[in-house]
Amino acid sequence: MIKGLVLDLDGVITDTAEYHYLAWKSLAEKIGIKIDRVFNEQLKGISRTESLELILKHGEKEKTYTEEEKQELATRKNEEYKTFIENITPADLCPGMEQLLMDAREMNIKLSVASASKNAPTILEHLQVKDQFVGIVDPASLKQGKPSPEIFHKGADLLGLSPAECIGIEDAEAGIEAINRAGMFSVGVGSKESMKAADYFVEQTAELDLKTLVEKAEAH
Ligand code: B16
Ligand code: MG
Repeated sequence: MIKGLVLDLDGVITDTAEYHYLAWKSLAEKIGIKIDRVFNEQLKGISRTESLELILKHGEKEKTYTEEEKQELATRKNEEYKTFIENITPADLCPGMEQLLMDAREMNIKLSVASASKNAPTILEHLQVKDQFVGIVDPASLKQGKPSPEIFHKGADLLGLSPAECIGIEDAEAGIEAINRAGMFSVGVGSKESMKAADYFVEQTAELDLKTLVEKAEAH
């Protein structure tokens, strides 16, 4: 029986990808690297440090900086990113999310967040939905990021449930792999092609209907 929902943040609850992009683009420019929106697709669901590594590699500068300097670059990006997320309001919830959260409350389904973002608590506060979640997995506590199943195991643990009693929702391929490896029913948001590993998928968050998800997961 499904009793919990473990949600990714960026691309599922709200769309912060554009803010990440603007902040990375501005940092990359300062060190002479050009990135565009197509490149940015690769950074979705990937941690801050891994994102920086990909950008440096893209600009053939992966050997240019010491660990300490890279730390400083990642912090600079985050400082700019934080100024963008200050402007987030409840209107920035992805389409269909308000309904999904309401349905979860009515159906007695507990919620947790499994996001790679260290800014998740602040973002959920700005969206005014933080108190609807039993917990948020602390990404700093993880040994490995997605596609390791660890973050989704922790998401189920926070709810006091087994992975089999939960549904995981993700928009990144690495995230779907993490949910599958965690032994959870996986729901993807995205194109058929990118979500082919998901147990069930929709193209847009507006199509996420909790009753349908529970029916699909329980019939699985
Ligand atoms: P931060 P998700 C991810 O969120 C973003 O998609 C990814 O672009 C970002 O680098 C990562 O969070 C870390 O974010 O710099 O705020 O710690 O999709 O896992 O919710
Ligand atoms: Mg995501």
